[in-house]
Amino acid sequence: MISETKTLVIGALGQVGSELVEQLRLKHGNDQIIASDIREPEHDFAPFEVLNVMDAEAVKTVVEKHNIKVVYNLAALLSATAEQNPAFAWELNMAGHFNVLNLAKDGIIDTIFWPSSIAVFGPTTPQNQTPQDCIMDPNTVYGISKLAGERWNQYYFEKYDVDVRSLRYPGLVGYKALPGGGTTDYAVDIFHKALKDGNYTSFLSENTELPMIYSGDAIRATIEIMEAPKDAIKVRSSYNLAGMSFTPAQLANAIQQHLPDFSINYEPDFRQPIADSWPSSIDDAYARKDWNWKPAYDTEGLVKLMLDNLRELVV
Ligand code: AKB
Repeated sequence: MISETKTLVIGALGQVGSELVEQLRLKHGNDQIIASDIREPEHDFAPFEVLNVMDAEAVKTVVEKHNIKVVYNLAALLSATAEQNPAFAWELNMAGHFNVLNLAKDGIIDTIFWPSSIAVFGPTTPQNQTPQDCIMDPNTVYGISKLAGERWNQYYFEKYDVDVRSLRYPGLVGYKALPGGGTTDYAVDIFHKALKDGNYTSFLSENTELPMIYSGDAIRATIEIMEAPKDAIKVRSSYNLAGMSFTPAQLANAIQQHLPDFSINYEPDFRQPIADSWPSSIDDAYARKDWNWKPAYDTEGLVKLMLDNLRELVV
């Protein structure tokens, strides 16, 4: 389906975007996948367009220029950064989403991927094995924007038959790209610091358990949901997606199995209450049932993979 049409990835220089473009290009060929972001890339990433997702006309122009039929819209401010600039975060996260949804509503594009997040859940959500449908009372700007976006997904699907597909990403942990501005970022930083300095100061407390996923698994899930037949996608708001769950102490312990001298200390900051409002673990039964989702990596597998791959890169 996707290989016959051109695809646009908006936010292609971010943690998800850079890995996603790489995988989509391997699968469909370089020229089929147009990368775009608000800034120029630092390396050759062609075909590439500088694009502001909040500029509806600019998005339409790029889409028409390349005959785009599939859009992955990844541009967003994440949880921690969004708290520093709520008005801009709301504007970026919502206006960008509408600009892409409206292109599908007008029949210009066919299919949209838009990521949601575990941030849609809140303090009164059941924390363990959080189900697909439950109380959702996010108390961060990012979470509020993602929950609103999910409701618009459902609305555009029901009213205008827009084929929008979405996943509630947990924290993404990978070695290919750095995250930026999230509450789960510690789980990537810790590997870099462990290899470079032998110790890490965690901005989350030792027993803060959060849902996480290997970034390669998250990218595979993203491609798999987009390749699934339209009628297999029963959840049109956004699917729960799970990989693994751990606390900073458990992650540090798993790293110490490979680096016995590694040490960690804890200095929780403004991100702690954000993490405290999120689930500890996620029930992704619907994704498993509807489009056969299955993660490949658990915590031990992830730790080994991260250390093996970062060992040469981190000096
Ligand atoms: C964040 O921490 O803000 C993101 C997310 C869980 O969506 N990684």
